[in-house]
Amino acid sequence: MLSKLIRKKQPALNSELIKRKELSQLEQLPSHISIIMDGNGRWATKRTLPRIAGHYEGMKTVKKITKFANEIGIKTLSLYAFSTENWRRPKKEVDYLMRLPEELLGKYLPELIEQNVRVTMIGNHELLPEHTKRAITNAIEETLHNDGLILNFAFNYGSRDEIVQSVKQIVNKVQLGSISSNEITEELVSSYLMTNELTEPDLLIRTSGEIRLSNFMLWQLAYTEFWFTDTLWPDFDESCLMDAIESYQRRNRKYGGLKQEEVN
Ligand code: V07
Repeated sequence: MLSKLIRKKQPALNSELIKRKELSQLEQLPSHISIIMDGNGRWATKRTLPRIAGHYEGMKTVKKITKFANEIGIKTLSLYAFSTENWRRPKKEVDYLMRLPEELLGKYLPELIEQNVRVTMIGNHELLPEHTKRAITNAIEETLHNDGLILNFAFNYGSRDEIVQSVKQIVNKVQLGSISSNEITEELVSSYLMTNELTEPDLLIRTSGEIRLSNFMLWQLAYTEFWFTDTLWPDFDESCLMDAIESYQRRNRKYGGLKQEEVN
């Protein structure tokens, strides 16, 4: 109750954005949106701030976009928070990043629960610091029965690694004789990926002007629409998300009555 009284009021959405939000719902929304949240360090450097200030600001954008995506009826939001390559960054920066789940969830988990959001994670959690693991596991458990937006964090995630893990598991099953090699289909491979409980992304967004996938969901993005923007992640807001969604809807509209497989 007290947290409700002291929570900072979110600025109201302007009327133009409300109109866009309503209009977007007349057409098919992307059910699953994946985002590569790039440009946090650059945002900070541009302001002569330390890179970690950009990460903190980026975390605020995570909150804003999660709330908005849930409100407009997006079913799954996958966010690339930490890649397996990110360990190569300076130790101080990595230590700071590993604190962000606690930082975000410490204050924000009750709100996520109230919004009926379910937190999930893909990636390898074994090598994470205990405090990071604890914060994420707790959020996953506390939101397990929520059936609103799935907020899926890719954390210590690398897509090639994910594929290698699934190949190993399948080979193991074949060797044990519990599946035969001619039962290996695309569906079977998909079912061994960390995303096995999720639908495939309909829309991928990458911020900050980089036009590459950086080892993110390589298998799952096979049929996904891509949307790239120069906007840095800390500057990304609800109207940027609407730009991406409207672009997705225009592309889908162009295909008319054709089924997805007919246009590929
Ligand atoms: C991180 C903020 C967003 C921009 C990208 C880099 C920095 C939220 C989380 C997070 C992850 C798991 C979880 C709860 C929150 C996060 C990292 C970096 C490593 F269960 N933002 N954010 N994790 N940034």
